Order: sequence, then C-alpha cells, then structure tokens
Amino acid sequence: MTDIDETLDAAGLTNPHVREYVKHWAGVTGAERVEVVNASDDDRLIAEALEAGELLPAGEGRYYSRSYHKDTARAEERTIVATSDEADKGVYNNWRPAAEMTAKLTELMTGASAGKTMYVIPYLMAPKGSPLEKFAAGVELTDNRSVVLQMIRMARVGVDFINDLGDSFVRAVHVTGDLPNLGQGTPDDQRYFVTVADERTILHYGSSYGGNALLGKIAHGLRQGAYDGWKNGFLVEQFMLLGVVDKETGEKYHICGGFPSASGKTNLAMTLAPDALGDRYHVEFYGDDIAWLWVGDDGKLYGMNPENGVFGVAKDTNELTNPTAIDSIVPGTGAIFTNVAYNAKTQEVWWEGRGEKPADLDGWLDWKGEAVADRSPEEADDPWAHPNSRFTTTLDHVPNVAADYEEPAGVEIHGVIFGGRTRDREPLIRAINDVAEGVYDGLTLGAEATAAADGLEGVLRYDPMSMRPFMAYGEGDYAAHWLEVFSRTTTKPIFAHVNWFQRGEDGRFLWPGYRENLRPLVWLMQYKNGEVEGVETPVGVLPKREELLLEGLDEQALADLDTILTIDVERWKQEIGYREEHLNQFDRLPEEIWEAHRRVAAALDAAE
Ligand code: OXD
Ligand code: MN
Repeated sequence: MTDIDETLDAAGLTNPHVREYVKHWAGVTGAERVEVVNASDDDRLIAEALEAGELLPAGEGRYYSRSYHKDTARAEERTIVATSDEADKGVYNNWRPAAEMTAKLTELMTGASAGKTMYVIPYLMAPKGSPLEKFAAGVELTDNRSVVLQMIRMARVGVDFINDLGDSFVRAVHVTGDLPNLGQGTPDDQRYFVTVADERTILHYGSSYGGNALLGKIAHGLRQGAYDGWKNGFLVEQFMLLGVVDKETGEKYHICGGFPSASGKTNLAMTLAPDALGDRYHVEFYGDDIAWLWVGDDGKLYGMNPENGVFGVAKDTNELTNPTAIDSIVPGTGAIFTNVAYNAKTQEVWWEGRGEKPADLDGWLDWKGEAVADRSPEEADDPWAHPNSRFTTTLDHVPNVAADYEEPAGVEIHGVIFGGRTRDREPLIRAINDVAEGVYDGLTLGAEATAAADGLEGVLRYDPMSMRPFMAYGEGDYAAHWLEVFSRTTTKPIFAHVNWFQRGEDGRFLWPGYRENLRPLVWLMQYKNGEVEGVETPVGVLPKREELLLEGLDEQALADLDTILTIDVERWKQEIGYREEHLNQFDRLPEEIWEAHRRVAAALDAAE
C-alpha cells in the first residue's frame, strides 16, 4: 500500500475512481503529500493559513488575503473549452482539441507541485438530493490552501458527497504554478484554464485567483455544467435568483436573470423591499451568480443556486447599494476579503465605495501591501483596493436567505429577466410573452461600451445571456437548447428585459435603482397573473404609469418616469442592425430566433 492509499483510507475516501484519479495527479504534479478536505477542517486550515501568513486576521473571525499582483482577475483569453469534436467550436469558447490541451496541461503540471501539499476537495455544486446531483459532484485537487478555504465557503465540501457516485464526478485539477514567472499578458503567457468538457475534466494552471482557481464555481458550475446541461436537457446560466413574497396573498414568485458584469447583479440578488412597500412585500435571496434550471415532471421550470456562498465584488458595496451584503460579512461570519485595503494595526478592511476614505493613514496598506502613507504625490489618487477585490461569505450568513434555499427540489421559476447597463433606448422594463422572443432577447443582451473601452457610444458589447466568458459550445446550439428546454414546459415563466441605468440629457440616472427595482419586478408578476395589462410596443409590453406601485418614490423619479416607460423607435431600429451582425456570427442559429428578430424589426418599421 502506498502512503496515498493510507491517507485516503484514513480519510474514509472509498470511491475507487476518485482514488485512482488522486493517485494519477499526485504522480504527475509531484506533490509531496496528499490531504483530504472536509468542511469541518475549516478552523484548522484557517489556523494553519494564519500561521503561514497566507491569511491575516480581519477582525473577529474574518480574514484577509492578498494575491499576486498580476493575478487578480479571470483571464478570458487564456480560457479554453476543449472537446474531441470540432463542431463544438463557438465564437466565444476558444475551442481547442481535447488531446492537444490534455497533453499541454499535463506537461505544464508535471512536477509543478513539488514540495507542496495536494489538497483533495470532494464537493457538490447543488443541495444534496437535487435531481441534478449527479452532474454537480466533483473533486478539486489543488496545491493552494487559500483555494481550499474559499472552496469550503463556495461549495458543499466533504468525502460523503462523492463516495457513492462511482465515476460520475468532475475531475478538476488546479496547479498554481510559479506566479511571478508565468509571463502574464505577454506573448509568452504560460497560463491555461482548460475545461475538457466531453471528458468532464478541468485543468487550470497558473493562477490562484478565485475565478480561475475555485474550479467548482466557474469552470464546473458554469462551463462544464452548461455542456452537461446541453447533453442532458437542463440549463446552466450565470444568473441571480431571488424570491418575492406577497405577504397579503401569501404568493411567492421566483425570478432569475442574467446581467453582464458591472450591471448590478449581486445588488439585485440581495435587494430588499423599498420602505414604502415593506409591509406588503418581502424579498428573499437564493443566489447572486449561478442558476441551474430544469423542467420538472409537472411541466414547470425549476431552478436552484448550485453554490454555497457568495464571491462578491467589494467595490461600491456599502449600506446603501447592498446592505444585505454588508450584513453578511460582519464579525463571526468567517468572511474572507481578498485584495481590498487592509489596516495592519487595526485589522480593518476598506475599499472604494465602502464609505469615507479613512482620514488617518496610519497602518493602512493598499491591495499590493504598500503603505498608503508612503505614496508619492503621483500615486496619491490610485485606488487602495483592487477594482476586482472580493468578499467571500456563505449563504447561511445572508440575512434574507430564503428558508428553502437548500430545498433539493429547487423552486419554481416564474420570471427570467435580462438587463444590461444602457444609457438610452432600453425602458425600465419590457415584458416578453413569446419564448423565442425571450431567448432572442437574451442572445442580444449586452453592456454598453464605455468611453474607455472599445466601441462607439450606444453600441453594446454583446454578452449573450451574460454567458460570453462561460460559453461551453456553439451559440447556435445553445439557442436551440434553450428552445428545446422551454418546449417541454407546460407552465411557462415570463421573460423580461430590465434597465436601471437610463440617463437624462444632463447625465443623471432617470431611475433611482437599488431597492426601488422591486417595483418593476412586482409589475412583471402582476402582468403575468393578468392583474395589469400594460402597453404593447414592438419590443414587448411596458407598464402603464398607473400600474406601477409608486408610493414613496421621490419627486425626481416620478418626474422622470414617463421617459423610461417609452421606447425610442429610431434608436431601436439602429440597434436591430447591430443585432443582425451579432447573430450572423453564430452557426446553426435556429430559424425561430431569426423569425423573432424579423418580427421585432418589422414591428419597429411599422411603428410611428
Ligand atoms: C465572475 C464571478 O467572474 O462571478 O463572473 O466571479
Ligand atoms: Mn459571475
């Protein structure tokens, strides 16, 4: 018996397929020792990480970590979906042949964990007992203890999740690599983040940043999940999921939806009812980033959040934008902050948009670990926190998490919404009754090009269903899959497009956003129930002003409302041209989607 066998025996890891896999990669990576992780190991691993200086204390059971300064975000250009079938190549998935990528990654990983511990993290990206459980199990191997601590928060972790699953688990190998010597961003970049989707194997080399290294979350929870969903009849999307409870009627509605980054998805997911509506409505949190959706035997669409935690962007998170997030990272929650500013004397953390910048610079270090008091005048205005700095906390610490968030059966989905950040054209909300038009709307989702980024003002960077960085297979097949899943529903959710970001000529936002966003969502559910009728437009049904609950909305918002409850036909006609170009890139786009496009275009042409 090898040492590894003894370790696995002692840990009660009995699944022979998992044992084989662990031994294979321990051999390739040359790790010095193997350690099997259960969630109950958290306290010990935290203590070890503090001892090793990988974590710093951030006040009463909270922790701070800083990553290598060139390793702070996902690297889309280094992210690849590989399979053995070239037909899986899409516009966004950077498809490569599986054999080529497996050989490349095996070479890079060979001996690359020498001297390190290889942690074995058995995990489940689902509540136990979910109908999708067999697609949700995985075993991440990593040589990085911080990754283990984040995975314990983001997934359900323990040997019991995988012992009985035979070969049905995702093999997810993470090797950090020599971070200062990987040529990040140069033509000689050594990093590779590969999902070999048809082998259910993930091989990530060259980063310890969460989005590249927490393999249960993005690589499995989105890319591998989307590929498995395509082959097995369910949907996997970068969607938030919330519940709206009508306290008067007892009805509960669940709405999921996709928003490109920097469009306020986490803030929406964690929103609360505005004060004026609080007696009638209560909002419940399910998930801020990923939803898996399937059709139940009763013909309804169901959904669940496969994650166990929130890996949220810290920037601009405060008591006004997201009080729920602030309450979920208070002392005692075990929260981990990454790449925010840290005070080495007081153990406080701070980020841009958290509130007033601390006036007393004593002890404050920026995200690179440099004392802000020592900054030169030229550096004085540089951010203290990295713009992609993060907080990690578990769902059970989110104060308004739904009581049934771990219900294996999931929850019925009543609405699917899409929303970007659009300064004109997109009204506050437009409901879409037709499934093909709803899917078409998701495929043409985008975020506005900013002055700093490429592109013309008003032209979107399209981000279909907010899945552009996570697309696992061809976009035309993806659209067909959405239509196929919905064709099996007998009770259909309603689609809608929302926009909280329309601006006036002076640049001000025309809608106050945040908690007020519940108002259009309540209207959507009333419209679905036939309680209000709205106004038909070529791009969907908009609320009549008097149908929205307006009590407690401020004067300015009331004055601006008519503008965001109309559509600008000329701008829409221009958009139709851009959409046509965008959709034309996709092979095998279903005819129903083209028909939806032509219907919307013709309706706009016919409009005044
Ligand atoms: C992301 C994330 O990068 O959720 O989208 O972390
Ligand atoms: Mn995300």
